[in-house]
Amino acid sequence: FYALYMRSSLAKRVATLHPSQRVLDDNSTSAEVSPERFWGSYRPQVYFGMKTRSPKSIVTGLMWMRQFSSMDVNLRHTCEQGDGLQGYGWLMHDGLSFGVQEVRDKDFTLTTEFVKRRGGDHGGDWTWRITAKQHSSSRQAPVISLMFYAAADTQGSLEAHVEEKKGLGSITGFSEELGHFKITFRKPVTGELSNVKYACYNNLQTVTPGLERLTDIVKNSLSRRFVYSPPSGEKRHYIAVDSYKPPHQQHQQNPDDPRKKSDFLVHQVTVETPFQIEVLFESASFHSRPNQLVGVTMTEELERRKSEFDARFERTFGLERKGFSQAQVRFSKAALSNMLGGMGYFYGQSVVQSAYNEYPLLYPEGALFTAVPSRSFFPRGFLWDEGFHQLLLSKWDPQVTREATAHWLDLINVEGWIPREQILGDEARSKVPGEFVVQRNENANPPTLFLALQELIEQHSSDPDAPTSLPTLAFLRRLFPRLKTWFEWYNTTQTGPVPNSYRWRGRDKDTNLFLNPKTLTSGLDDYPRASHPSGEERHVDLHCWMALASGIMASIARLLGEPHVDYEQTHQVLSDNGLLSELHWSDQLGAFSDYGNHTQAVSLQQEKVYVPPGQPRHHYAAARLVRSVRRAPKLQHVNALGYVSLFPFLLHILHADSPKLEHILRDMRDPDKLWTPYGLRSLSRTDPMYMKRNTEHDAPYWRGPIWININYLAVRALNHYSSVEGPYQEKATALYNELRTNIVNNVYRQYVETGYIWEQYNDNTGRGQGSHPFTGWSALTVLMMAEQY
Ligand code: 6A9
Repeated sequence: FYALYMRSSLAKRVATLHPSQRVLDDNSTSAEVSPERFWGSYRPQVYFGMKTRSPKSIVTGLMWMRQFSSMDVNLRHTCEQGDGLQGYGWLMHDGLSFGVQEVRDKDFTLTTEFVKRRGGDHGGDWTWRITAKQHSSSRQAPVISLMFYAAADTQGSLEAHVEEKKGLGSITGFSEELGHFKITFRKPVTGELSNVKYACYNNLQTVTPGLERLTDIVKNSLSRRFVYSPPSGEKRHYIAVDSYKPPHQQHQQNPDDPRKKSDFLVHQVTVETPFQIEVLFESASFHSRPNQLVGVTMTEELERRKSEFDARFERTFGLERKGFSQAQVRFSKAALSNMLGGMGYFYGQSVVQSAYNEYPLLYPEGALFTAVPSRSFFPRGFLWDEGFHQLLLSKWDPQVTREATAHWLDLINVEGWIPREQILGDEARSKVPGEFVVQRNENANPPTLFLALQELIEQHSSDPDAPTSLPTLAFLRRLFPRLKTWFEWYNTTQTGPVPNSYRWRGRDKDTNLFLNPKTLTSGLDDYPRASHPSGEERHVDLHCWMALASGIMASIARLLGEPHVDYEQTHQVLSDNGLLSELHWSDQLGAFSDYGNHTQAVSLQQEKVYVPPGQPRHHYAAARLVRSVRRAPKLQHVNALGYVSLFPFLLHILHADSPKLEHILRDMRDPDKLWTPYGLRSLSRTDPMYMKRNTEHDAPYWRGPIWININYLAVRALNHYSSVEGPYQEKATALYNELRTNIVNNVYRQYVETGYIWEQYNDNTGRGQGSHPFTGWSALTVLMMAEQY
């Protein structure tokens, strides 16, 4: 009985939050406490939409489709690579008060702009302006339907106001956080002073069981019974949401869905390009509004903010001063703006599991204000990505970094674990295949948030009187108890058998199905590690992350007047170059390396399937690829040369006068190993695993392609070693200039050629590949241009 009791109480721990005071007060993102950040483009998963930083926000958004096109229904809403847009993203966004986005569809471009205005008690007003222009290449002016919508999320209500010849003229609504408000749809014009254009109006007034259903509901409501009949031109049937309001029952796709239904209203305007439409959100609590934020006033406000943005960008990054071209500066502004415009506010529960749970559990509800790696493919929070994101954002606005980091650390459980991938709420979950949803509490991810904290501390100590210094100290004070537990968690759950060694948990278990079992937890997924996962393993990248983390822990503790000697000692031990070499230097490879139960003699082969004589082979299950091991594994260095071997250099642990640094610089500069004209490849061209698939369905990922986060660390490290005295200082300086130029030029060129910033870059051609847009860590190109590390 006791054992059973113990087990069930242990089972709860994985889903029990850390007991220390939260970094963020419960109302920290509310309209009262943080009115200027209440509304925002916090829905990175849709092409255009806004919500508030509250758990059950009223959401607003835009869908659109082109009429009379050969393709049947081309409804755009959530960012999908399959839509094949020529490019989309924020050109400017200050993370706070305005943004300008360009969306290039097949034969027209939409510019989606928003401006916020403070006033009243509920986060103020905003105006959207959507401008549509046809591409010069298209012969006919496309007719486009814009579908503006508002939806409630289990709380609040929306009421449609249909006007004659204008469809849905406005929506009024109420919610707890927003109070009373009004959304007004203005008519299409060609410019802010011109006449109203011919347009057709339709609307849909219905309910939804959840926000992930909006696209489907609109799709299912579409009808062709409407006629587009411009004053000069033929009459044609077009596709529209049906203004007929069906009884609620018919609208429930799944009558068993137990969730509470929320109001969902859509206003569709169908009009020929070119045109411009404005939508206003006005808070009823804003009494002293001088004028409406529309037309010429809107234009003036936009212009003012654009020039403020330009000036602040130059003040912060100084790219014009450095001689970058106008086009390069525009690219760089877009990269930063996409990271800011890609910030999301998510709310919900992770699904988690520990060794003590037979089935996964729901984590407590929580909020996450975070940047995301990719709006199309991974529009949600990833732990180690976020540290890189905040390196860039902290230069622009340290308040964003404090708030994002605080949200992440407030998600820590009593054990000190933070789920690596945050899939919060139905909308986020609808984008993730089931097998990827459950997060396990053995699993770590690199503690890169320490890099962002290091930046905040440096900002503080370089100017203790700066206006952001006090908030940084207050923030660190509240963060500290959680940081301690977080650090401790790595130090107890991710250690190896040999003292001061570390090992990533959570490697693939089914070893004979993979060429090399993956280590998703390290962030470097399929980067080759020991062929046979075992408790004996030790990982050099994790060792270095811990050296970094202990050093920052010591700095923070010292700054706060907390005990810091232990952290300092840990830092000293982990940074000891002798110990590091003992654990990780491979003489055979002439480089740092993982260690474990390993053999190089592995390959993928067709599984042998027994086929009885005389039987056709296809009657038996298709042979799959399985691993064949030709020589038994033994304890030894893994001897893969690539990103992992660079870590003691990447995180500045290697002494500037270490001869090992020379080896590293040589391997980096060797085109047969890591060097390419576009950046450092992840795995040496001469490594046996170079560009090898892991299974028949699993293409190489961190086995060759160029990744910008690690390249950023490499450039930063070269900059470091070029500034400390040592025998390799000159070499480091030369490499620094070359590598920086190669990366910046290639990411920029790819952007110009393809319209996107990419997840990775091909090491042979430099071409962008993988998910796109990917304006997570690939946007660190901005810091390399600015030479801010
Ligand atoms: C799979 C597919 C619609 C993989 O950038 C996020 C992460 C990195 O943290 C990691 O280092 N990416 C890198 O190796 C992308 C991971 C995406 C996993 C989600 C589900 C959804 O399909």
